[in-house]
Amino acid sequence: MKILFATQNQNKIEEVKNMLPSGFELMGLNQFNFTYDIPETQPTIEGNAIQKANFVFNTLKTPCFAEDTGLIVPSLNGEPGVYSARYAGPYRDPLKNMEKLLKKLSSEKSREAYFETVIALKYGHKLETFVGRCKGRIAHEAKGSNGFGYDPIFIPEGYDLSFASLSKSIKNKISHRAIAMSKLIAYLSE
Ligand code: ITT
Repeated sequence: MKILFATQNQNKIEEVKNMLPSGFELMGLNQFNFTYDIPETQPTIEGNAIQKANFVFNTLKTPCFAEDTGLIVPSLNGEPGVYSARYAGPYRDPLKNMEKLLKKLSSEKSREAYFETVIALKYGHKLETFVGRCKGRIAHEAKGSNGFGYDPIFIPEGYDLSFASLSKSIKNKISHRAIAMSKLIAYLSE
């Protein structure tokens, strides 16, 4: 089965490619000459995932799935949450985002956090969503060079190293994205 992943983030494509069982082939927006900026203006992670999937489906008239991911820190009232990409400003700078989060957390007792991914699958008149969460904590400093975004400061539950220090295969087994993708794959395999 061929399926279009409506994302402009190459890191997500790489991860998801490594999660697909045989029989699935991932297509990217680059195969469609797609040059639009996908709007992401909703107040929730789920809303943004649905907005992205609807936008690409309506533009290309092709079944697709999109996802939105946020890092949620309960002791900071859920920040950065839906604003994860632009936490430190409009330039979507991962280093500045991590710096801001570490600074804000320096006086907090709890460093508990979780990633949440919502995948929205859009085909015909149907829309389905799949959620994946990965619990962990925020490290005191950034470490490691695998992964992307907040991976250098996120230590998943049951481990002592950040996602960026763990192997890609571990992240791809236990991550928020892996959990949401396994639900999507099960649905598509029905
Ligand atoms: P899309 O085209 O799919 O929208 P995006 O890069 O805009 O790509 P998001 O809005 O979902 O993706 O990303 C929100 C932020 O969370 C952004 O700063 C990412 O770097 C970060 N992020 C997403 N997934 C992550 C992961 O698995 N590990 C660490 N950080 C992640």
